[in-house]
Order: sequence, then C-alpha cells, then structure tokens
Amino acid sequence: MTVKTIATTPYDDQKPGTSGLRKRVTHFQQPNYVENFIQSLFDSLPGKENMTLVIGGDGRYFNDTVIQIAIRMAAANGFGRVLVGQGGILSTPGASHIIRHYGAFGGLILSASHNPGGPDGDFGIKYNAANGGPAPERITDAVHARSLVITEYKSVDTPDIDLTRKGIQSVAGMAVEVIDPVADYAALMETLFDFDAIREMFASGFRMRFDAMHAVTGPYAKAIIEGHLGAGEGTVVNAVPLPDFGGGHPDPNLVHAKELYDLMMGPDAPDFGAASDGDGDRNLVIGRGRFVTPSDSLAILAANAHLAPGYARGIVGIARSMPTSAAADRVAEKLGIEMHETPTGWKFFGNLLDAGRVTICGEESAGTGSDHVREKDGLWAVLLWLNILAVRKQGVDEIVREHWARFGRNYYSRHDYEEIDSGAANLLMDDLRARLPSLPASGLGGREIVLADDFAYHDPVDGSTSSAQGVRIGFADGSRIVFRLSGTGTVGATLRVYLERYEAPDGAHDRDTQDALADLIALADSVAEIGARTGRDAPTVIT
Ligand code: VG1
Ligand code: CO
Repeated sequence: MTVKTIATTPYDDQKPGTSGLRKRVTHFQQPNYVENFIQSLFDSLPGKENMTLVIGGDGRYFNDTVIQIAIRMAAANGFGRVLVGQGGILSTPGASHIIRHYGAFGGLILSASHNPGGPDGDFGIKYNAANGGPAPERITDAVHARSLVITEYKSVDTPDIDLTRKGIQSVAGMAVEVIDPVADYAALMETLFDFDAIREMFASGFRMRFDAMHAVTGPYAKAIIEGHLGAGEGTVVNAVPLPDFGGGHPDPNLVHAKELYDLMMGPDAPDFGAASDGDGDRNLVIGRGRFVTPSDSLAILAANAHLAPGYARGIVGIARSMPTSAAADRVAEKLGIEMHETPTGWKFFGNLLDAGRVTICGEESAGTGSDHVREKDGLWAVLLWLNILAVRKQGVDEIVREHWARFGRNYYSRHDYEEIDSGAANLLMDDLRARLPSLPASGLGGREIVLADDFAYHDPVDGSTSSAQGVRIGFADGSRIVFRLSGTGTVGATLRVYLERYEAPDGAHDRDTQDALADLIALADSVAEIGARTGRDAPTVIT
C-alpha cells in the first residue's frame, strides 16, 4: 500500500459543537476541509491501528463523497477494517449499535441531524467512541487543538468502493465490508420489545402513521413497523431517504411535521402518530388529539418501561439534560431510583450509562433513549410507546392524563430565536450571567428565586467538570426559566429559552401551554432583554 502524504493548511473553525462538526455543505466543500477534520480526528485516536471503524450517514447530499474520502483516509491511517452501511446509510442509533455489536474502535456518523440538506443545506461529521456514544469533550477538544496546527493528511490512491454491493471489498489492503444497515438494529429491537403483543394490536385494527421525513429512519421503520410488526403498508410515509429530504426540514416538531400533527388532531386521526429526524435519533409522538411533549414522553416512558420485556426488571436510574423539564424527576423520586441532570447533548449520558447508573435518558429536544445503545434513538422511543399501548390497552391521551393525575403536570415550552447576530447573542448571555447575583432577593414577578446560576456539571463517573452550560433561574413554586445558546446552528446564533411550570396532581392540567406559561414568558423577556437586544418581537420557533 502506498500512503500519500498531502500538505494542507489549517482552518480555525473546526471545533465540534453539541453534536460534532456542523456547517453548510459549501463550507465543507472548501479545499481539504473534510480531510483536515478527519485527519485531526485520526491523529487524536491512539490505538486505532488494525482496528475496525464504522462509517455511515443519514443519506444527505455529500454523504457518499465524504464516505469515500473517509475510507481512503482510514486505510492510510492504519485502520484494519471498515464497516459501512449499504448505500452509505446508517442512522445515528443504528451506527451506535453497530459499533458496540461488532466491537469496533469507533465510528464516523455523517449527518447534520434535523438541519436541512441538499447542496445549499448543512452537513456534519460526528465521531463516536468504542462504547457507541458521542466522543467525550476530552476527544473533541483534542481534535480541535489538532485542527489548528495540522500541516498534512494521509490518504491512498484507490478507486471508490461500490457502496451498493453488500460484502467485502479491499481498499489498499484494508477490508471494507458493506453491511445491511437495518438487520442488526431490528434484531436488537426484537430483544427489547414484545413484538407479538404489538403485532396483535396492529392485527386487531390499531392504526398508525410514521413520518420518516425522507430521512434515514425510512428503511428502518418500514422493515420493523410494516415488516416485523405487520402494520399495514403505507403506515410509514416519506420512507425513502433523499439527499435533500425532499426539500423539507427533517425536524420532527410541530412546525416541520405539521401535516402529521394536523392529521392527528383531525377527525380522521389514526391511533398513533410518530416521526423521526434526519439521522433517526429524535422522535415525535402524537396520540389521537394529544401531542406528547418530549419531556413528558421521557417521564411516561420511564414510568412504564417495565411493561416491555427488555426493562421488565425495572430501570436503575434516569438522566435528563438540564433544560428538560423535571417531569422525569418525579418519576425517579416515586420509583426511588437515581436521577441525574446533565448538560445538553447526548455525550454527557455516556458515562452514566456505561457505569450502570441510569437506564433511560432524555432531552427536551425530542431525544429519548436507553442503555441499549449510547445515542438517543427515535424508533426505539416509538416502539416502547407501541409496547406500552399494546399492554395497557389504552389510548395515548388517557395514559398522559393518568400520568399527570399521578405525578402532576410540568407545563413546558421552548422558544427559539434563530439566526440572531452572534455578537448580540453572546453579549446577552454575558450580561445576564453578570446580573444573576444582583437579581432582587424578593424575586421576580412575585416569584421567590431559589436558584440563579450558570449550570456547571460535575460528572460523577470521571470527575470532569463542564461549565457555562446555560443560565437557569428557578423559583420556589417549581417553575423555571433557562437560557442557552445553541451549539448546533450553522448561521449566526440561536438563543433558546426554556420555560417550565409545575402544576400539582390535583391542579389544572387542561390549560393551553403558552397561556399557562405567559407570565414566565414575559419575565424571560424582561430579565434577558430579549426583544431589545435581538431586535425580535417573537421567537422563530416555539416547541
Ligand atoms: C440541539 C438540542 C440538543 C441535542 C442536539 C443534537 O442542541 O437542543 O438537545 O442533543 O441538538 O441533536 P443545541 O446545542 O442546538 O441546543 V441531533 O438530533 O442534532 O444529533
Ligand atoms: Co438527530
């Protein structure tokens, strides 16, 4: 094998964010931009020689180009084997499972998740370690440091491999195996859930719609929900992954999955509606006439997980990201199990899962998952819901209401201000942080303040500290406002404001969410001067 060493010059903007390196496709297309990042990563991975690397992505534009580059560079950098999904396809949770299942050294997942695709859309590269989870900050910091000083990268001169053909091919002596992206994942799901019970539910007339949003979950959902579980053909819509997601925005929220939402709220609603995002790690769950907020979904799944065979012995603990509502905390309290609050991003759950401290994790951004992989898993959440519905033989709305009656309801909403000026956004956060110590002792808007800080996380497993993870202002009545800047946006800055209010089990659970949060929304604007500093009089997206 002849390894070529090619001279390059560093870029100064290759710092991985919440979920890998994410930029416009055109940005990635700059000379050596991809090569620099991958070489910086490989340079930061001691012990990779002769090991297995998993590669796959969500099928978006530029996916196959980067896969070919990555395969050649893996060969030149001494990897022993590459496993790549057929057609270049691997969902994020699918890749996590493949890494674990085959004992790989790690994996490259090519995705910008829910961001739009196509030549003018976004692209991204994430690295997951041997546990199947997103690289911890220790690795991403090393990659960033390396990217600032890199002078050369390594590759080999070989033709592209045929990604359509399953089986083993060779690239400069390194074995490249093209694998079925779905089969191993489907087999894993079958070990966790009662497929017979769910099959029976479908056979007795239960109807569902799953919107794959022309993204990576299509083939997985078709094979599992229509194939294994016998839901009628056509249950999974928009099932073929397209390079530009059909021009849509593969974000399963009430804005971008509006068609599904409207169907579920209308007279012809099936029993259950669900959707997933670009790379398959997020989920949207809607019952007939009832949208389930991701924070509630986490709590309900945790409270009912024991109904699925994979969790029949109960769960050992729950973790949620800091901005996620405290609904799950009440479940953990009742079950008498550990509860952890981590910074935003799945990488912070890895240590807790590896150490066996928690079984179920979730984020307010529609991510839920368990210790079966080390990523959030959209289809997993949908299948767990189906399993619960099959066992409880109740509708989604009824289950949600019973949950509130038992644990109380956490009214919850996130307000995003997208593409605002980065300078103004940073200044807003800096000034807010600086003002925290001088917030009036009497409280805000008649509410007594019990907590005002910039969240810092102390990992109980490895002892590391991650600071500046978001400003939180907590009130005595259990309500809370959180402010943070997104780490996944690609243009300007995105300010996220998270609002939450607790209503006890015997309280009013039927209020409109924005109404129930109205005074907190006004308070958030006045304390952070959002309108004045961003020039916006309303959020871009409300979820
Ligand atoms: C967002 C979400 C966060 C999620 C991350 C990656 O990050 O808020 O909860 O983990 O996206 O999800 P941020 O920094 O923009 O708030 V995905 O589905 O893009 O891998
Ligand atoms: Co995603």
